[in-house]
Amino acid sequence: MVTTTEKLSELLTDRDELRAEVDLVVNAAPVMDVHTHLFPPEFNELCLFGIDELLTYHYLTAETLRSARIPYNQFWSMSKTSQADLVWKTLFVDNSPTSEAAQGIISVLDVFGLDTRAPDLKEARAFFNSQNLNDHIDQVFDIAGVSGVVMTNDPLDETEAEIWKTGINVDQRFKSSLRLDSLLNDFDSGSVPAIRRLLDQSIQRLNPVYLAASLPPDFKYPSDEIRDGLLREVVLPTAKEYGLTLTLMVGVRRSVNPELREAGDGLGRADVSSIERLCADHPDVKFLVTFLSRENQHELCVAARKFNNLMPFGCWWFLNNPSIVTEITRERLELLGQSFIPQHSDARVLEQLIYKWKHARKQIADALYSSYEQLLQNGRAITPQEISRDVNRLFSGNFNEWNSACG
Ligand code: RAT
Ligand code: ZN
Repeated sequence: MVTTTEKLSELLTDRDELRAEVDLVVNAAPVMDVHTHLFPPEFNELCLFGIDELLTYHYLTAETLRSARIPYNQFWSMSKTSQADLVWKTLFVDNSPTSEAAQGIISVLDVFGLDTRAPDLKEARAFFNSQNLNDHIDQVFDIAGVSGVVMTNDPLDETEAEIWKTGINVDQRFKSSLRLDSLLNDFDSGSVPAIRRLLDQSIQRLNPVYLAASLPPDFKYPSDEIRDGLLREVVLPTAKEYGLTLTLMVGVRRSVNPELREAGDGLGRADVSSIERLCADHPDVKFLVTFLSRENQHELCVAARKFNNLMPFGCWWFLNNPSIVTEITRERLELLGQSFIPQHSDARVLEQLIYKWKHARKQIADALYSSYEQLLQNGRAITPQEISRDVNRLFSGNFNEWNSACG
């Protein structure tokens, strides 16, 4: 009889068996979702779920307004349910839902056994409205195989601040991160000591896993901009003092079309050498970094080879399409081994966890299989145990290491 230990150390020399094992391990591994915009139910209207929220996701409103051709203002003046009805009619009834965001809706409906070709949203609304929210959250986390999610918490947001002030005990699966965009990019948020006090207070109250900021493509370090002073005088010293990772999301051009509101941001190629200089000047800070432009991905991998305090993460936003995720994940496996975090969901609506992770697992499994298959061709077979070790590192180990080894 073959024991479990023998099975785990068995060499996978048959390609079909190798493929099956990679799929098994990748689909079963719990994942730590390192960047989302999700909130637990205690945050009331900030906790988004259900079909109307799913369909009015900004990725889909932008696509709808390309085909529906109604004036932007008219769309925004509609109720959320009417907007969702229009998105459904435009992208799912009058057209085929081929885009990644639209395919995501199909994956979610399908998981719950709902009609993916329905003429309207009656059935889906009835289903989501009948769910008990806490049970539904458990079910969604379970289906997605997500062990925890990192929220995006804005220390200047008054709605959030009111809730944190009550001293609530947040569900352990929802980790906090302090998002510094309004502090770093608005430039009028107060004096250095005032910002520092706000950060200290927020860190004590929220116990974040990291500090984060998104940055425009023209971000330069060093520079003589106000942001540079805030980084040097407040953010980096705070990160060092508390042993907190600094997460930088680079390359977003905000409000390229303000009429599209939340859907109106674009992207631009950024300067990776600024991140290299930050890593070189602050070897005692750990950086989690993602770039929005496809053109920056190779440079990011090379920068990470030079600085072991730099961890590339995710295929962010406009990169989260199967063709690009496949390319980036393979490139990272080829240049960095398993020393990166392949994906985050960026989910804003609870059930997006289901599709974003279903789709990501597929692309990660494809890329890993291809690496192991090459390894086999080159003369080395892999074992099930080694596949598990590699996947756990990619799905949670690298993030945990980043957040425990600081300080
Ligand atoms: O992906 C998104 O939903 C974007 O709107 C942004 O939230 C982006 O991820 C960000 O965190 O700035
Ligand atoms: Zn985000």
